Amino acid sequence: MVITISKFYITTPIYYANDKLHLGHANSNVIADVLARWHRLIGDDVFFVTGSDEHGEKIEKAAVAAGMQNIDFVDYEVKKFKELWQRLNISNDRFIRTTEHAHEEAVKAFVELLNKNQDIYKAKYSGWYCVYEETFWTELELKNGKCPECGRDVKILEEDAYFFRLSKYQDKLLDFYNKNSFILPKYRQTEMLNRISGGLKDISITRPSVKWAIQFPFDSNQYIYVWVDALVNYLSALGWPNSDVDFNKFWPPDVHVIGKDINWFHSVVWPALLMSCGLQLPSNILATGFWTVNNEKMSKSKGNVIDPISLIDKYSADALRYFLIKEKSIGEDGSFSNDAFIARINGELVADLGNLVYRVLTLAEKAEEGAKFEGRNELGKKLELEKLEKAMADFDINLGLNIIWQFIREANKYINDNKAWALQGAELSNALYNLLESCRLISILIYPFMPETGEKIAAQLGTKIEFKYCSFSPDGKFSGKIKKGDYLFKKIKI
Ligand code: ME8
Repeated sequence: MVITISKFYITTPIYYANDKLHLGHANSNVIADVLARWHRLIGDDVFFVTGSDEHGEKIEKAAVAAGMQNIDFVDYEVKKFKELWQRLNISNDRFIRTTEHAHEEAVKAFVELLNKNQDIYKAKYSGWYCVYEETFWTELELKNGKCPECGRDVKILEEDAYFFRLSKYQDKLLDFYNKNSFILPKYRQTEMLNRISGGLKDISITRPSVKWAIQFPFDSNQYIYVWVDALVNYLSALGWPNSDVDFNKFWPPDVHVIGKDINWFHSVVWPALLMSCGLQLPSNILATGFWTVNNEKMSKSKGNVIDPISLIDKYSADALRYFLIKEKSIGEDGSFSNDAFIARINGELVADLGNLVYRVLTLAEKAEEGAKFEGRNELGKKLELEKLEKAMADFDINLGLNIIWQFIREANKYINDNKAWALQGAELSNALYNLLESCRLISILIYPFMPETGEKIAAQLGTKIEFKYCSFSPDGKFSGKIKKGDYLFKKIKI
């Protein structure tokens, strides 16, 4: 039998290193981590990248405000990013920083390829620029004369710049969009397709005034626009163009997990740049929705940010991961509130999962010495494993978690329907076989979503988290070594 191992390259946005990250930022990393852990679980060779976007005017200003040298400032911010990802159990294989020398060299090499392909020219640039979003806007796009994204003041920039011939790629992009299901959710693909069909303008890819940036290789007065710099991280993280090993193995990306606000850069600008360089395009863009508070996007500029560390301290990383995935479907917006969070902890983590594992292990420990836990598979049929695998392959991890949860509820129902606590002898053995095997399967399937919880359940059952064992044992026996532990989750008093 030939076993083929698939590769899976997954990325998150690289976050601006100008400030602390909030719950909205944590969202993309948790989603990507669940997918990365799932793919590792099913045996894929995974490369998972996150990182920091460290150049540009916004960062320079923040460093000045903090009274620090630019590089010291970003070092300090990045340390906090890494602490957050560690606290959230984000299992990235690589943390890429755009101030790494190798990345800076990769960006220059990338721009040289664009130039070689005659896709760069010099012209005057004039437009509205928002420093905070590092984005140019047209007059039409402004909202009451301010940045449509963050509401801050914009300024007119008129300067010499080098342009990338984005317009040249309009037909190629249309062709690509018509042949591929590229962006999820689907309506985001339609949105981008409409914008491409409406006509593409060339984009400026250098700035003369921003010096905290990578020098443009063909003109010492110009610096590379921070978005071009940032997008190339997906290549440089694999060692491109100097080291082929990871690049050959993992390119192209299987999915870029992003927020819906940066879809244009990832779904139009990035593919066009890659086409110009003759590099393969990413297979999918997963454009996630926003976390809102009182219907407003959670963002620093609105002063309504929620600190993920304080939620982890109070309720655990797994509870937060669970909430972020379960509360809303990935592409849609969802509102965060403490009440909703606590309701999910008490009503689902405690009452469904925690309760199931505690009840089953209590029954198993109470069963007479040497109880065999043997029987026939009744409950295992309730697990919709194929549907779950399909949902995960489609990046629909909210549906995936709902399918697992349905099974957890079926297992609790099985205890009640069979009055498992009152059974004896062969009937008790059969019920416990079903319940222990179900808990074992749950420990495996829940692991990508809540790694600490998956491990705790497996430790209490004395079983392994391996996908090849994700079905009821064919010999009709549960063969773990039970050691009941504490409740998995504690009820939060309101
Ligand atoms: O855009 N809910 O960085 P960034 C959900 N450096 N997602 C949110 C959110 C919210 N309330 N607030 C922010 C950048 N995000 C660039 C990326 S990638 C090559 C360069 C998400 O720090 C937002 O949608 O401003 C974006 O995808 C991500 O956080 C990074 O934000």
